[in-house]
Amino acid sequence: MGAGLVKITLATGTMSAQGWRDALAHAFAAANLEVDLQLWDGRPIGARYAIVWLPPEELFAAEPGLRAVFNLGAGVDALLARGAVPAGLPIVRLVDAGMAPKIAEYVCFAIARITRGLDRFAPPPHGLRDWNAARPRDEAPRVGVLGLGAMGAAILEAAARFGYPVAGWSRTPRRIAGVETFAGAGQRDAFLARTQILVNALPLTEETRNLLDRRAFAQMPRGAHVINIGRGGTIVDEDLLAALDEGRLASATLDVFRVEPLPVEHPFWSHPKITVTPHLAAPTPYGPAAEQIAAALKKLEQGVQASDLPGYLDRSLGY
Ligand code: OXD
Repeated sequence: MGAGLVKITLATGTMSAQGWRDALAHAFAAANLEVDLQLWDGRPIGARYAIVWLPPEELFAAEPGLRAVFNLGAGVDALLARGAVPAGLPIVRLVDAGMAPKIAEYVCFAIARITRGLDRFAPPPHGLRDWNAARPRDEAPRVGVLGLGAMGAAILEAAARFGYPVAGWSRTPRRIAGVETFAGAGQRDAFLARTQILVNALPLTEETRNLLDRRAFAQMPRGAHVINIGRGGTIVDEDLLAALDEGRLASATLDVFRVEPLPVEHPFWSHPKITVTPHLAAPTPYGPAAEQIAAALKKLEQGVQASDLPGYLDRSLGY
């Protein structure tokens, strides 16, 4: 163990400070870690670790003794975009932590809504009152998941369980039992061409920014659907709107956006083929996430290298 009480500063940004403080205090006690956990209030405490979500930039300059930063989410794009985390300071993000099954549930609901045409049965005055309305087709559409991390893998597994023909695409080759996999830029078009329901589960990096643009949509079968639970920056908004308006794409279900909260005047809100949900597919569950952080922090205190921890951020890759 490192010497003395472990001082930790906690900055929860748009998330609940109370919720995180309680869950973390509980997890540290359960892990037998003696910590002094303090909410960031603008004054340095000589912290050894920072646990953060959208932290104020000045935190890192004020706490030069930090040994690692824990990100209260799976995606680190917002943290990196702030540019304030010193280059050599290890960042550890959450891996699954209870979010993957939630994401999979959200995506499967969105898929079921498409395949059953559920929107036809909206409450009055808009919905059909037609018992004989067309039944779903027998043939299940081909689902394709971009990104084969913890979230992507959980989505594939869930969709396969419901009988959808599934395939996944990742930057580097991956093998998943029962799943057709594609890898790298060279196989992306083939993946898009076979995919009737595309789910984006990629992290936002320099490589994935604007990946789903006019050209990518043009590779997909006419009438395909898009579901985005990854990051908004992967989709080019104007190109998605154009593809929907031209009928190339049939619908989009979007939980993440380039700018959040999505501005009220953004055309996504009012587009008849777009469903907007306010980044609620998988709110980070306090308990499992706090346990994951406590376990990782304990390992660091025991001398394990940050780079050996699950969730260690490889800055050259951005995830
Ligand atoms: C996350 C998220 O990054 O909720 O965990 O988007």
